[in-house]
Amino acid sequence: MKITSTAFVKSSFSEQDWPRVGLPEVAFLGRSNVGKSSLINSLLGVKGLARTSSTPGRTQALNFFLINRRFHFVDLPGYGYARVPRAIRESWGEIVTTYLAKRESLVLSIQIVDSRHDPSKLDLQLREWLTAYGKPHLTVATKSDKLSQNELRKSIGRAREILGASASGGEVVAYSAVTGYGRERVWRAIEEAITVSHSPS
Ligand SMILES: Nc1nc2c(ncn2[C@@H]2O[C@H](COP(=O)(O)OP(=O)(O)OP(=O)(O)O)[C@@H](O)[C@H]2O)c(=O)[nH]1
Ligand SMILES: [Mg+2]
Repeated sequence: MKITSTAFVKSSFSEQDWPRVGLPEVAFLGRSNVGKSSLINSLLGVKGLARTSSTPGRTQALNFFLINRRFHFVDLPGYGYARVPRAIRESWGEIVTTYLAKRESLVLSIQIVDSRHDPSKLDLQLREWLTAYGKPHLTVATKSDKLSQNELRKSIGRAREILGASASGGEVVAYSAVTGYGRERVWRAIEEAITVSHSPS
């Protein structure tokens, strides 16, 4: 997809705060520090639109970005960071699951995992939740630049095995925000999700 414009819309801490427009939305979710914000910047070919950090838990709100004036990317807070106090962890769950469950314009959830490690229990739980709710989703295994081709092939195979088959998508795609590896495939999935959401039924 040709990117003609990107803009930060807002950070939302509660449902009342979500943008009202009904543009299709693609959400990015995964463990803290896994590379969600980097994936967004890399897909868009921009630096620093979504804030990245080597400190886990940097993104605490839902951050909305407007792309080509046509659809939204939503950078969700990361889960599973142990040093975050329990109260915040619980509010994370509520903020994110409320968004995922209620947002009608959500057309695709992109779950990001680290290609160097097996998907965690939380990754699996989230995936099961998305499947149970019939939410179209895709898994992106990022930081693939840190692995050899051979290691990567094995790790993608493992991730597919652990996450299992899913009725609402759930393909596992290798990615690198450093080299742009996997970019085409992820964009194809996004375009398809956006187009499907806009075709007359
Ligand atoms: N080598 C490599 N490093 C990456 C890649 N993607 C992200 N990183 C690094 O991983 C760290 C975390 O990236 P972020 O994009 O901030 O991660 P996040 O998931 O948005 O983190 P939170 O918002 O804190 O949950 C940063 O130091 C990035 O530079 C990648 O594909 N390859
Ligand atoms: Mg982030």
